[in-house]
Amino acid sequence: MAAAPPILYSFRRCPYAIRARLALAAAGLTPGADLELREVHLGRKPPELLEASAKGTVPVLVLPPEASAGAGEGAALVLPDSLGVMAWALARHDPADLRRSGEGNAEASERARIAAMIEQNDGAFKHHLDHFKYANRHPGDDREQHRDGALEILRGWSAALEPCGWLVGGQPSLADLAVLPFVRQFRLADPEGFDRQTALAPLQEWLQRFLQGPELAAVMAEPWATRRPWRSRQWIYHLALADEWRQAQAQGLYERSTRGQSLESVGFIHASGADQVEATYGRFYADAGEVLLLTIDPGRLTASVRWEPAPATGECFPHIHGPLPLEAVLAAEPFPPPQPVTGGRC
Ligand SMILES: N[C@@H](CCC(=O)N[C@@H](CS)C(=O)NCC(=O)O)C(=O)O
Repeated sequence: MAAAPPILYSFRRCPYAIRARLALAAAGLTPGADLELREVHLGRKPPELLEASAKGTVPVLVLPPEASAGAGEGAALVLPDSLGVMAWALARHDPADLRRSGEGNAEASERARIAAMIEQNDGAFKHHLDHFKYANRHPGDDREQHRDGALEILRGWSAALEPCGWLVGGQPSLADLAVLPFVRQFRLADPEGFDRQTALAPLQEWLQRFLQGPELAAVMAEPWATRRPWRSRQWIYHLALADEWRQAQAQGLYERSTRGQSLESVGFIHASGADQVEATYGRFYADAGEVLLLTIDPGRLTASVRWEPAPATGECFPHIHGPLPLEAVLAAEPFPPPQPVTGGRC
């Protein structure tokens, strides 16, 4: 049996997840082939993520026992933050020597500068970025003061770029990958204001090189990133006619079984497992007009769920033997999902 691949929990726009993906890609790994990518909706984190890492932030990399030698017999190793994921990826393969792994004094000095820059990014710069970008979450705070604090740090980084165009030394390093998503986010909060800073010319050029280059674009698109959240195996799914769902919301309870049939006439509500949704849609809903996919947490149901065989095929499906309370529905989203708009802000 093939070994289970590492699992990466990620969120497309999260700067920490972006830098983890940049390092995994730089190490030559590809989702689908070398790891399983699970895009997470931060508003409804899948139980599998929370079981792996209770703090519930992304990125998280879960290494199967055989990939996590030293973690103990049969134990998966969980890397619960971006720097751990980057270190793991580049320890496997670092063709561009992003870590400056050599033993000489020059490498040691560059490693120290890389570490200091990442520390400044994750500490002071991130603090100013959050208070500038999300000023509404910090009432009473002086937004401009945080912008100035961030700009001062950026001026230091810009000066460091001048000799060669990279933050540390004469070639790209871990520092470039680790701070890039945060500088990008700072610019996105006020692009014109950022671009007007003449003292940041080298940093602006550095950022533009990444924004126009292939590395960042690759990890913001399939297969590294998607706008469609991964479906937890611990949740179940129900396709609903949009009108019937709206009626249920007004009544406070959903009591349809499947298209054209009520809970009362069938005795249970049909549902699908994570991997059965598309086939169910194809069989029964493709011509049904506006359809929603309900994501249901079985733990919030009062009725029992039983996996029972469909008479025609014997394939087992989850059946909810009672009404569906609205509180059990974690999301009701158009299905099939609308095509993502290309371009625009990430
Ligand atoms: N130190 C962590 C920070 C990760 C982090 O804060 N990620 C954010 C998203 S950008 C998150 O998951 N937040 C949880 C939430 O919003 O519920 C790392 O380096 O991975």
